[in-house]
Amino acid sequence: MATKKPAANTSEAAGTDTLDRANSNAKLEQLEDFRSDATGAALRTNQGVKIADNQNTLKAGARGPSLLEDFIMREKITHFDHERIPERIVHARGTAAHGYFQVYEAQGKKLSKAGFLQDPAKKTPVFVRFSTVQGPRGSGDTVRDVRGFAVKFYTDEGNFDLVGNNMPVFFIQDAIKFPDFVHAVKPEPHNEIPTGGSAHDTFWDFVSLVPESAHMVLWTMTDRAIPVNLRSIQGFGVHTFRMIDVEGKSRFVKFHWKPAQGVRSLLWDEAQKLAGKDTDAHRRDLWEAIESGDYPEWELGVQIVEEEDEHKFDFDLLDPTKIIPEELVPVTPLGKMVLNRNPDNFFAETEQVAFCPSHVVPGIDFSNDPLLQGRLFSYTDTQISRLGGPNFHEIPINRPVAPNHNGQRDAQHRTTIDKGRASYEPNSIDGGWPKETPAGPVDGGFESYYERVDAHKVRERSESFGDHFSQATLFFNSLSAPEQEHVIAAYSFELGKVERQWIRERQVNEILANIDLGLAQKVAKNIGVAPPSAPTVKPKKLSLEKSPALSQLNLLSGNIKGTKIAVLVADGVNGDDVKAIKSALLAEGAHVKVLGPNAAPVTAADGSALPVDGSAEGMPSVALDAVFVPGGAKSVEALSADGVAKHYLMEAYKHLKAIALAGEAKDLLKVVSLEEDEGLLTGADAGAVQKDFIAAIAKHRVWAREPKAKSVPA
Ligand code: HDD
Repeated sequence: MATKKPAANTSEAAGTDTLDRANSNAKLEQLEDFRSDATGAALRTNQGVKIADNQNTLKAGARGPSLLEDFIMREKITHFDHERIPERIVHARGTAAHGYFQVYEAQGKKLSKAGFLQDPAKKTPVFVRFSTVQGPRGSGDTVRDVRGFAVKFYTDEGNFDLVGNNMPVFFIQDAIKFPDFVHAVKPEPHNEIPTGGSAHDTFWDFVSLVPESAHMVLWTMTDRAIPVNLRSIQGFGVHTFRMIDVEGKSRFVKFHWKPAQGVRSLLWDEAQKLAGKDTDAHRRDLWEAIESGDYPEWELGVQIVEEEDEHKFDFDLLDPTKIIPEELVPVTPLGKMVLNRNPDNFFAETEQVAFCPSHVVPGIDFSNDPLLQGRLFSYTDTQISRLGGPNFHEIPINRPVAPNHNGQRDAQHRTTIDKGRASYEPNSIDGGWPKETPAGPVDGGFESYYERVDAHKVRERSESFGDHFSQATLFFNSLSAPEQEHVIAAYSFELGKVERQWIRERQVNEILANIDLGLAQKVAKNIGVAPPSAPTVKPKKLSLEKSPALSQLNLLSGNIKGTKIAVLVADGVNGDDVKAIKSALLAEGAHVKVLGPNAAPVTAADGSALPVDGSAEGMPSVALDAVFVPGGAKSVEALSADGVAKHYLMEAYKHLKAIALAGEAKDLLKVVSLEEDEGLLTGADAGAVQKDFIAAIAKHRVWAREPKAKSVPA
């Protein structure tokens, strides 16, 4: 149990808003109890010696030189000097949460004998780490980048890691190209610029020379690369895997995570601003949602391809730059994942967790995708230097719940005290234990799928991997008009930052023109390149003209659960409006932030004190999804004269957000020179606008406003 905070901290509760602040501090203390280290235990050295003075080094006289003998100071500083470990070579910036996975129905006879896919009553614990790829550990959350989506299932048969991304394809087809790709996208070696993004010469040099990247680069130029938060991203296992049922039959599968919150993204201007206003925007959003009990949820599904259908597509299932369109093979739902607990300690859990695609359990197996095969080696290898040796599986967050028992011994950071004399197998000294378990339909030993391979050793790319453009074209065709506009803007922004003209030209002529000539011509115009008149590669006939499942505008949840709404107030605000809109939004599962001119409570029109959640400056419009302004003549007058409040409204308008103005707040329209539209609503009071306001928020953006919003200053 937590003991009380030191007396020095309690004086905080003596201010004007005494009651509220004291109450919420008490709540916080209760909430944080389980994270507390207030054990009542004495301060001791690592050797267990009680410390009498933690303020002063041992010196020869109060003003004299420090003494080498001071083992207490030396132990403390030495440990501190080694606090950092190498960050991940890619995906260094991340955040994570605990939760569980629950299957809908037993899969043993249908698809996979994996134990965690059998019992609908069983909750298998998971730990999920989301990440960006390019930036270092302290970089911004909202940069344009792929998001990692790595899930560790702690199953009774061992750990299964599904190490995916929020995009269904990858930049390269063969793992041997991974260091080249990563060197190209990372900050440039001479000046370590840019942090967190791909808008620079080396990235575009590489991808314009490597056409297999065309499809994935297009994904990174869509709004998928700037998600509004991590609760609303899709996840993909990317590669084709195998699942093996109880009869030993194998089927090919592709993994999908579909967010219950729907798929939503930021606009580019929002993403850029948010990177400065709140570097931790995504980390904070996930943390706060879970702390508030709004647990993010995803559905796990698989696309299933029977072994005999392996070659029936016009692309190769083993090629990680290809999707299987959902219109050809729908996603079969398997179960749901809920994230319901934040970590206790970032370093111990989020930083030290070690994922690896080769962590599989019986019932799940690999395909021969050459990118996947390379990954099976790379991840364990990287942990050896990152986590300091081969015993990283003993770190609590990596420990399986299934017991592990084998003859592996010693090495750095070994914590298990192994018993017995026989650290080899077979043995007759320890009764032959631990022994092998034969493979079987249930709870058996792991057995690789009995696949026949008969071939020459070659360094070759299969001809079936040769079409690099037709799926990129399909993806571009499947996007809605605003999504296509954003893609054109993103290529133009990124290539506009490329200094070398020949790289701009190569990307336009040899890559974009082969995806879509119109796209290439528009980007060319924006970056000062002569527009191409024809592709350089003969277009392949598309077997599918469009895949609606690829447009994220078709992937909204249709409700406002989990969204964040600002309510702008000042002294004199109509308290009834605030109360009414709050209860209407909370009833729909939204989060409401009442924002004042500063963090102090405001006085409502009836004289009562109205607590606020923060200041409008501290929670800028880019961090929220919609804005409501309640009535109250004095409050509206104050907001009309407040630059922060006016900017708030104009920025929310520019970013196509739903805005509702109640009562006197309608007067603000003139002040900021905006006009009503299908998402900018006015009404006599909160009750009169709330229904339309909620419907507008559920649509996520007021797309029809976009052309007009361009003239609003950024
Ligand atoms: Fe990777 C980390 C996802 C290709 C080598 N990768 C890493 C993480 C994710 C992915 C989500 C972060 C895990 C975490 O949160 O700790 N990587 C992917 C996907 C790929 C992919 C979806 C293609 C489909 N990766 C890939 C290749 C290689 C690597 C081809 C090497 C041959 N990836 C690594 C790594 C990392 C890593 C260097 C860095 C830190 C780590 O593994 O633990 O080994």
